This record gives sequence, structure tokens and C-alpha cells, in this order.
Amino acid sequence: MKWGEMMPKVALVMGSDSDFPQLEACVKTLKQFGVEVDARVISAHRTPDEAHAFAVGAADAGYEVILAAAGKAAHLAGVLAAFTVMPVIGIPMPATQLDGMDALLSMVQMPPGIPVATVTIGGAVNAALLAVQILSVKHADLRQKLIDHRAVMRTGVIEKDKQVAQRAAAL
Ligand code: RP5
Repeated sequence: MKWGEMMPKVALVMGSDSDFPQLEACVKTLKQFGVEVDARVISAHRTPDEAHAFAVGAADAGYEVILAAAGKAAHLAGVLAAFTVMPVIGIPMPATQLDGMDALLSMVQMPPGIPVATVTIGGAVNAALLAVQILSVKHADLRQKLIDHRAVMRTGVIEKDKQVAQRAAAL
């Protein structure tokens, strides 16, 4: 990043503080890439006025992507997306006996016009990586970081490949 350039900034909005333990990996991944993240608890049904105000003010607040995590009848991501043209990434949370299938369908089945880029149930890391990929269109330094991240993953898998071959040979 060049001197004077703003650090990319995203908001991670969750419907409840009960979602947070499963979202720590999202915050850590974003920070690992040098992305500033504000974590917020805003509920589409318990604090609808705050949800509206947040989404309407998100661009002026300097956010470039919104990540929205919610469980049960998870309309948070869709509601935020309705009030802004900023990309919204939905993270369905496994908060009920349905293990997140309820939240997944609520988020992924948005009608035409208001998209929510939904990741897997509890997909904290992929949500962060998708946000970094979106940001990398503007913030060129993030592109190299993503390439480096994939190189590290590749090295890890190649090492595991060797280890499993050795373990299989020893049986
Ligand atoms: C959703 O309901 C939240 O996102 C959370 O996943 C779920 C349960 O919330 P709490 O009852 O734990 O506050 O709105």
C-alpha cells in the first residue's frame, strides 16, 4: 500500500453476539490480509432502525464490503443489501436444530434485484476471503497477498499428500 492510501475497510455485522465465537476466524483472516474490520451486532428484527441506519450510512462510513452473519430466519443480509448497492456477503449461521439450513436458504434464495453473495454455513473464512477478493479489484496489493495465501495452501496440501502416502505405505 502506498503512503496516504486508505486501508481497505469492511463491516462484519452479526445478528447476535451468540454468533461471534464462530466469526472470530473471519476477523482474524481479514486482519491477516491487512483489512480493517468493524464488528457490529445489529438485528434486522430486534433493531430494525439501526439496521436501516447502518446500511444507509455504510458507504459514508468508509466500508467497501459488508459481511452479514445471521442464523434462524436470517434476513439480515437481505435487509442490509436492500438499503445499499455495496456488495453484501451473507454468512448463514448454524443457530438451530436445523444446523443452518434455515439460514442458508433465507440468504441464498434472494429474489432477483437484490443479490446476497452467500457462503457456506458458518463460512467465516471464505466470507473473509471473498471480501478480500472483491477489495482486490481496487486495492492491488491484496491481489499478491491472495496469490501468496494460495501458495501457502498448496504447500500444505503437498506436504499432507506425502504424509498420507507414507502412512498408507506403513500399514
Ligand atoms: C439470529 O438469531 C442471530 O443471528 C443468531 O444466529 C440467532 C439467535 O440469536 P440469539 O437468540 O442467540 O440472540 O438473529
